[in-house]
Amino acid sequence: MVRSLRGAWRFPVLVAVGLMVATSCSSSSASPTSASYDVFAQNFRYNGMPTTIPGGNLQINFSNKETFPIVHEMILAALPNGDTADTIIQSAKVAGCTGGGPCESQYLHFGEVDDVSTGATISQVFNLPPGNYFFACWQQGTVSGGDNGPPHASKGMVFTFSVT
Ligand SMILES: [Cu+2]
Repeated sequence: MVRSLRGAWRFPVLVAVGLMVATSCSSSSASPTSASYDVFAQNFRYNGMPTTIPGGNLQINFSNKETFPIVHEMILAALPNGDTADTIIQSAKVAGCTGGGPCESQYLHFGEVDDVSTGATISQVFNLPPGNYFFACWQQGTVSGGDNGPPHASKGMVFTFSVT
């Protein structure tokens, strides 16, 4: 019974794998995800991410665990040489630095988890070469429900880590 099923299943499985390869982005490799990290935002901070991780594909499951309704994001970018988390925080305090604006676009992006509302989790796979990186949130929602506050990065919502 098992033997006859195996033949029947082989064709659909091969088709499915072929579709996955054909539709994957050209910048991602076919190697399997090597690690998965549960990262969450709370009190305008990122939690749960190690400060050093191995290279290769990684999956980040990003949850918004605030106690009030607000949207966070996790923009992943290269940390410029010599910069620290505080450099990114200070850069987000520059007048005119708005979410999606010149403040955010000055960095080399490696992907993002966008628009995660309180209570939600969104997963994303990244493929990072060795180097220094950071997450930041340039969303501008406020605790009281406003949508034009200072970028969250300027309030300290920045996390730096290294890929070895
Ligand atoms: Cu945020």
